[in-house]
Amino acid sequence: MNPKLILDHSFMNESTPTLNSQQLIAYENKYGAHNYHPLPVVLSKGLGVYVWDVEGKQYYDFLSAYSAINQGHSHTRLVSTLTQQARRLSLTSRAFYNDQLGIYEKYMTEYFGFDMVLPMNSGAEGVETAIKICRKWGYEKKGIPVDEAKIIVCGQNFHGRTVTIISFSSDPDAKGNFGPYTPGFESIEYNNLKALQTILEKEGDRIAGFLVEPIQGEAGVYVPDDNFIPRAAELCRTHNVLFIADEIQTGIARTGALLAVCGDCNCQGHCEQQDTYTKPDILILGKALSGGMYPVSAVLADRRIMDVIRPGQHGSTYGGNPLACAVAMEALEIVKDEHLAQNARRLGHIFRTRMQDLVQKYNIVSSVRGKGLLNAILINDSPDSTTAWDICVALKDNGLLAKPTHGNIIRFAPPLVMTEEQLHECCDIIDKTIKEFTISA
Ligand code: IF1
Repeated sequence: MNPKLILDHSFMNESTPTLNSQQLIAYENKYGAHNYHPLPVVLSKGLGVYVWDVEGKQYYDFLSAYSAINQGHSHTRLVSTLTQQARRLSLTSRAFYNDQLGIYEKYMTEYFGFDMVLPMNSGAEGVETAIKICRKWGYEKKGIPVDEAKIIVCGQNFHGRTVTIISFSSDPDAKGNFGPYTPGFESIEYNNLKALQTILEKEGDRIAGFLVEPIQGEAGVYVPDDNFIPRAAELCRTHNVLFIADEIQTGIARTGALLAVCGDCNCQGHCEQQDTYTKPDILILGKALSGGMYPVSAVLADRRIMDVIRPGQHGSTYGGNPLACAVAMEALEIVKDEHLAQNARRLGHIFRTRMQDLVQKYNIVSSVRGKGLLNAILINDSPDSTTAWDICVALKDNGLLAKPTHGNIIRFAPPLVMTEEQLHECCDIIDKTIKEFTISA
């Protein structure tokens, strides 16, 4: 391990907070809005695939901040880029040019193979930006009558938390009592090409775009049929509808390729020659674009689409700031240099094989699914039961952090810098925990 990093952490040990986990949890309960229900663990440092709580207990991180930490915690190159750039110039606003943005835009568009990029901060802002570009394209290029543009979305989607985005959510918690909702969205079943075809044939001249996650993360890591994404894009093309891929969670090597729309091609981007690659008309990235250092999101499209946005029509105080640009470029260099896509693909196969073994051995695990290092196991109990939660608490006690989703599903998404040896150790922890659980249950 890099001795510099050990030094950094020994420094941190000296400044360990004086409050213990229970006290810090009590603070959050008392002073923070109750918009989350975290696992009872209070983290105070991270390095690579590991995190430590305030009492010093070490854990494997199997959530990676919802896939934002693909490059591992506090990657030494990212820490160095962030601090160096912060010392030089952090924010200018877009009222002026800065010396990082142009370089970043050139880098991003070449890395992902698009003409242009529009930089934003959070994932939800990226999705909002894509929706705005899509609608404007619908009116100005496709010729949809004003205010009649529709965007097709999928059931069980997750695209963020803004009012417009939750307007087309099917999750009552995400949506309930936040109305009135933004109109102009129509939902079809995920992974249902017939439904897409039907709506396109019926209302195609009013439809501006189809917004989709190549794998549905929040829905419980739901992987569609192999032909869903390429065929859906083809149907969109036939009907002059923009195919918009939300790769905020699936992108940046998480699913074993640079993007989930790369399909089974083992490239590091620049994969347009590959016949498995489906190029979206609009691509949305976030999360791991900064390796967990800083909120950075981006919307990519070719000029024929992006040129509908002109000065004054969209923006953000922090979007495209020099700190974000420098960090994102380094984060993407790391993905390439450390072959994270290939590692995610290779370890993903091992992980699912090991989990399949649990499905055979213990009837409490009913199945495993996923791609690359975005995986989930289904717990054989009602979604209303606390079983998956209880297993996650037991996993925590055994040194591995994961979080249930939709009651009986446990999502597993470790940093992509994990080694095979570490992965096997993690699978041993999961096996041992499930086994204990099977006995005690
Ligand atoms: C929360 C899940 C993950 C996303 C996709 C856009 C966004 C997200 C495909 C918005 C964000 C998050 C946010 C986090 C929980 C989480 C999540 F459980 F909901 F599904 F990752 F697994 N598109 N996903 O997954 O990006 O604005 O948050 O930067 O609590 O909301 P954001």
